[in-house]
Amino acid sequence: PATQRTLVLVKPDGVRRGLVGEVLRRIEAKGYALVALDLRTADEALLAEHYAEHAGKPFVRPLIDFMRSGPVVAAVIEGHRVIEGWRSLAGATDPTSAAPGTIRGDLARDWGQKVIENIVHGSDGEDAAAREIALWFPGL
Ligand code: DAT
Ligand code: MG
Repeated sequence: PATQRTLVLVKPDGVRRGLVGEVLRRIEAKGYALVALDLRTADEALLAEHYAEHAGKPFVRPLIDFMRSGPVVAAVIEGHRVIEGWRSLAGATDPTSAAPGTIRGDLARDWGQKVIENIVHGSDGEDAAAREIALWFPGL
C-alpha cells in the first residue's frame, strides 16, 4: 500500500503552553516522518474551510475563534497507516476521557469553556487528509 500522509496541527493552546517540542517529539519517537512544518496564524477563511464538516454546529464559532487566537504549528507527517496512528497518539477528542499515554490524555484537561481545547488536530480519514493537506500546504 502507498505511504500515507496526514495533517497535524498543534493548536494555539499547545503553542501557548510550550508543547510544540513535546508533540513533535512524540511524532518522531513513534517513527513518522515530517514532510512539512510551519508556524502561522490561521485566518477565518482557512479555518471555515478546515472545519467545513462542522458548519452549523454550536461549537464551530468558538472553535474558529479559539483557532485564530494565536499561532498554530501545521505539519504534514508520513508513514504507513499514519492517519490512524496519529489519531491514536492524539487520543480521544475529550481530554477528560482521553487515555493516559496519549497527548490529550497526558497534557490537556477540561477548562469549562465553550470549546474543547485539546492541543492537537489530526485528519480523520483519507479524504479529509487529502483535503486538509491541500488547504494548509497547497502545492505540496
Ligand atoms: P477531533 O479533533 O478529535 O477530530 P472533532 O473533529 O469532532 O474532533 O471536533 C473538532 C474540534 O472541535 C475538537 O478537537 C474540539 C472541538 N469540539 C468538538 N466537539 C465539541 C463539543 N461538543 N463542544 C465543544 N468543542 C467541541
Ligand atoms: Mg476531526
